[in-house]
Amino acid sequence: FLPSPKTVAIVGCPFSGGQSKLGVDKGPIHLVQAGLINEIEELGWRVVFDGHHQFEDISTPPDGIQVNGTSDAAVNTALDASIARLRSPLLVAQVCESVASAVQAHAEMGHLPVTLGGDHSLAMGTISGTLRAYDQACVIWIDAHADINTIHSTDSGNIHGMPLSFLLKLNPPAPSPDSVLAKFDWVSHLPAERLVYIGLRDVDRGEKEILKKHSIKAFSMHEVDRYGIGKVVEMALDHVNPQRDRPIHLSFDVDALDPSVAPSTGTPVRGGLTFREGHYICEAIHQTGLLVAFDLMEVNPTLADAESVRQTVTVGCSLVRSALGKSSICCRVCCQRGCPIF
Ligand code: Z70
Ligand code: MN
Ligand code: MN
Ligand code: MN
Repeated sequence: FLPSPKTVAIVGCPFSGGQSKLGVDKGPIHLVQAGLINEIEELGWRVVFDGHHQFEDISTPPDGIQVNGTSDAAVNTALDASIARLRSPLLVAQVCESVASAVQAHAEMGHLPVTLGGDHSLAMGTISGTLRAYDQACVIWIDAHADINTIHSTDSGNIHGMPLSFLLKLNPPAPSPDSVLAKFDWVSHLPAERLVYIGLRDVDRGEKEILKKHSIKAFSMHEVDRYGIGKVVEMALDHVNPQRDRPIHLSFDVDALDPSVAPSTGTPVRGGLTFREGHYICEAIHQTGLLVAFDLMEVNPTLADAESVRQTVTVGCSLVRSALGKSSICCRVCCQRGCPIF
């Protein structure tokens, strides 16, 4: 059922509407300018890239709708009040729906979509696109944060802290077809047992309750310290992919890395993954032969000094290369499939 993707499709998503800091929309431009496409080609892949998505037709929300989730309608219920606290929900929903279509189209052609963010709300789109093409896909989410707040639990209203609540269908159903919430109905359903986290260390109280309630498997930095990254990746795969037969979507928030490794991101949290731990995850997932989509999110080249930006963009490109088969000891031909060493 798995194609042998020899083609990578770069899906550049210069979008920052899922959070409030400017600049994360510049991430994909910097990653491509740093030479990422050539680097992937040198690993033996064909690369298709039709330019970054512009989202021009959807950059302005429809008339009469405010930046946040309320229109002129009165706030009558607790549900209305929660919806009203969301930041740019209509914009995020429309952008992500278009990203879902792009990722789906590439996946159905047998391409391996590599989505460059952009903030992590985009993963609602990328993972929905993957699930439309591979309904048995599982998700490995690498992040300092759990990004699973519901519309009720969110403190910030930033949707980049919420994509998994939409994918797991944890939010209430839309009360009417013209509700803001109905704009998320297109999001695909990811069963909770097909999600696993690695790298968590900044999880909100409400998110902890959600993880517990739904028995969602999470390997925090505590488990990385306790077991080592090799064992953690093995246990993560055993959870979401026990038969090693499910397609894997790897969603990598660069803030999972320690701020000393990747400083240019909106919400750095100390105590993160080392350079090697981040790369090991990508290498090990590549070696399964099951990777069908990769996201690299939250690179913000406008935060921190020029050297920190260069460092973060460089490490971002390097993670992508590892996920696509770069190895210290294998030749670039064998790394894609059937490597005699691994
Ligand atoms: C917080 C929220 C978050 C990234 C911050 C933070 C979420 N839990 N995600 N930075 N990448 O706002 O919901
Ligand atoms: Mn994230
Ligand atoms: Mn994060
Ligand atoms: Mn090899």
